[in-house]
Amino acid sequence: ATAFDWKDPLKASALFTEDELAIAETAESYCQERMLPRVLDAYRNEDYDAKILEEMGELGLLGATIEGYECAGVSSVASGLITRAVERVDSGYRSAMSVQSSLVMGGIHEHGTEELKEKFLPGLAKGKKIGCFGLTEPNHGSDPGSMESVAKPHPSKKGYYSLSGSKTWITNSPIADVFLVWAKLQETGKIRGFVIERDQCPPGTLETPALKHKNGLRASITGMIQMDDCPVPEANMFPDIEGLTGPFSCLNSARHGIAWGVMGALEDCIDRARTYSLDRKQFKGNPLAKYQLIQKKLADASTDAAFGILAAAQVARLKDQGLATPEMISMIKRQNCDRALVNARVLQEIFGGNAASDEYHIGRHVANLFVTQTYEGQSDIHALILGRAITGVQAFC
Ligand code: TGC
Ligand code: FAD
Repeated sequence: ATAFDWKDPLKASALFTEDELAIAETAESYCQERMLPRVLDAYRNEDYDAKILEEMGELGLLGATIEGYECAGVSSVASGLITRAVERVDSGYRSAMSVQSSLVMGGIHEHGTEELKEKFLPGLAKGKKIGCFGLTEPNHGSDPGSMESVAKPHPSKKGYYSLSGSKTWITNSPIADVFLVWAKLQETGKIRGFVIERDQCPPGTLETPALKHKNGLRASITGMIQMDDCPVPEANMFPDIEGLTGPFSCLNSARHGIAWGVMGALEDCIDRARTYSLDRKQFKGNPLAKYQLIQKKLADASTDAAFGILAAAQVARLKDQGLATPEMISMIKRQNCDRALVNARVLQEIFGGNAASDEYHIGRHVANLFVTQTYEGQSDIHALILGRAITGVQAFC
């Protein structure tokens, strides 16, 4: 007889192939055995261990949907399951991976020349090189179309562009080797994508100061990219893509990954809150789990996590068939981030005063989930994307 499994309430696993389940198991084992023991120190000290990307690379977990270039070529569902396993440990670890895999490798794979792909993808796939993605600027976050970063022919180096401008809140930038940066070409005013290599930049032309003292996502490194007449070979500009479609096509993949990832973080909160509620006794020796108000919190969170995974799996399958639209991705990114944050915050109450200790992990997830709801399009921005698609009227400005 089929029994209800609180860890997989709607039996989402029945939708996944054997290969996808095996990949998920590899990722889960790695994350629980190798990542989880590091996370408290990393979070306390805002110290990301770049070896993690190398370890993930060895397991074939980076840029996993890409075919060739030493990548695994798995389905979008498998890639979603990897993301969910990583974020079960920490959203910051997932961030470092998403930027590497979806934003940088995905961008180079989709828009780069064959030379750029061959030069950069294998090193990024193995985690030997670290990538970052520079779209947001100090004055332009939700509205990247107004960016001020500019590219113009280099005044003294033939065959080079010169890039100037600032990017901020950039995951991995202080430790990155490869920078996918978006800037407006001065002669056309159109946004173009450029691949910058740190070790090819003369001193003073590319600086990447870290943004310290974050109150969320502390296990991931965040910084700025400051470009001052930074020389970039013309061959490092994406040849055929201009306008916001370039960065947004990379964001479609990363946002899809976040929709899976945050469900992993929420599932970890549910697991920990359930265990705590069974162990902790209050009033006549009863476990907290005996009380109806506690059970309702678990039931609400569990329902949202189960629905969220089904929705992400549906969009992943459509994505692989070429049938997913950006609005579908906005819908699951917004819904899953919002529900993960709201439920994690409610589950935090079950821990009472112990929630204030980082050793119970729940507070870390709550602080992280605020960030996931903000980056890659804040939830209200995704509501406006959906509102525009539903009504045909744009409400951004
Ligand atoms: P809009 O008029 O809507 O579009 C301009 C052009 O872009 C095209 N486009 C898309 N193409 C592909 N996929 C999508 N999702 C697309 N969305 C738009 C669109 O078709 C149009 O093309 P064309 O040829 O007609 O020019 O542009 P808008 O300026 O009105 O944009 C408004 C808005 C709100 C939709 C957009 O700017 C937005 O999504 N803002 C949010 C910004 C954002 O998501 N930033 C993310 C930065 S990266 C990051 O946060 C990484 S964190 C990673 C981590 O650590 O895990
Ligand atoms: P703003 O655009 O100033 O928005 C502030 C608030 O106003 C939001 O609630 C927003 O929804 C609301 N708002 C804005 N416009 C409207 C409107 N028209 N109608 C209604 N409400 C509106 N960016 C990168 O490019 N690469 C990265 O790797 C990266 N990593 C990040 C890592 C972290 C830890 C963080 C915190 C951010 C990261 N970002 C990155 C930046 C992130 O994408 C932006 O913070 C995000 O897009 C929001 O932009 P903003 O912070 O400028 O907020």
